[in-house]
Amino acid sequence: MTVKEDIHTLPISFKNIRLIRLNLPQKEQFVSGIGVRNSREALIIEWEDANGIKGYGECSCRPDPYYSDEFIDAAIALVNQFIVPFLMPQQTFGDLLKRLDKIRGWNFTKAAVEMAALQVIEQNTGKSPFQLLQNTPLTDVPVGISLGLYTDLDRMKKVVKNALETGYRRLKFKISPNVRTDFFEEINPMLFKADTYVSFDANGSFGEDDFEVFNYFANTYQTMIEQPFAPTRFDLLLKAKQENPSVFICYDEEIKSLGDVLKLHHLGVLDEVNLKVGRVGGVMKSIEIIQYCAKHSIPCWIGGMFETGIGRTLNLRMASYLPNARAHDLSPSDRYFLEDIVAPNVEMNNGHVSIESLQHCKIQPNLLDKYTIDQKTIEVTC
Ligand code: OSB
Ligand code: MG
Repeated sequence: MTVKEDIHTLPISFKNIRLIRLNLPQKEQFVSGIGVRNSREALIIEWEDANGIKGYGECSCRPDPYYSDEFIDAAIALVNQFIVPFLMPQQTFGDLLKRLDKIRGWNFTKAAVEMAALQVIEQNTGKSPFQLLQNTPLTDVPVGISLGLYTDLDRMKKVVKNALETGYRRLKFKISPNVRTDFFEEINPMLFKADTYVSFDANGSFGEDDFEVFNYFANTYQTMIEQPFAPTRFDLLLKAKQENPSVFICYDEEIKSLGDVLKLHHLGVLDEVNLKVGRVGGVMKSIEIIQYCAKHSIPCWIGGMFETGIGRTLNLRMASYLPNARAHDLSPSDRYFLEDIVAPNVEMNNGHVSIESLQHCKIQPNLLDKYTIDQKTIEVTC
């Protein structure tokens, strides 16, 4: 039996699913091309098996459909109507994947269910799909910070100074066509002096009339720009590449499947992949993409969606299998939240998170309760 077949045959029983809606206050406001965020709303899926073993998955889509077409209320409806009614008291992991695959789209939601099931399976059998990745995982994962849009130069200077001093391996700045390029002119001496890698993320906010600002970033830094244009705007990508041959284009929102990776690669516009486990539909789908990128030497790193410690731990584990990545968008818990729901928190030392330390980051039922704003338990019906 191949490792993949073995993973598919792993058994998983099912007693109930608890859908837990959280609202975790953030340390500070975060502004991007998508919108403003003051707290992290999250949907946690708790899967309980016949023996009372519990696994947790995080659905990291936003509460609104401004990053992807999924949003939390709709994710809850999907699990209620099209996932739980089809779960059996006993099945294999392969059966579950087939059921999830039948549903078109809804990747963040499907990934959360898969993650919860995988946590149960791993506790019961010690096996996980990570066995499909043959390389020895890193013991320490390099991480970067994603910085929002700033309207106050002094504040921006302080934040950049602090991020550089804290030791992040990469600084990623959110940009939009309205961004203050004069602020960047002021910040540049700090950036160029430091040896930290700098990149940008436009969240698809640039259009055909915004090339002046796009070209400023492409020419000034000759670095990576993430998702400059709305997904599928190949015309703008080709124009950007023609005008700035040294720019690296990284994709985020645009990549929802291995097929999307193949398309961009074949079109010759794929320089880098920001892989978000939820956005592509889970661990199994992420592994396919990681293997394709490795085979074709396409740089690939793990991105985040401000996950709580639950999703963050999984993301970091995935990142440990990408030895060549410069850094991942997976900062420690205290960069985001006043309080996380795992303890100890995810911590960073010298720009790295230790994988060993994550084994101790356990979900805290009292903290989960503290930040729960709504919940519902659905029992097995089949
Ligand atoms: O575009 O990468 C993005 C957060 C939410 C939605 C989209 C994005 C982000 C981030 C945060 O950049 C990265 C992180 O979790 O640190
Ligand atoms: Mg992005």
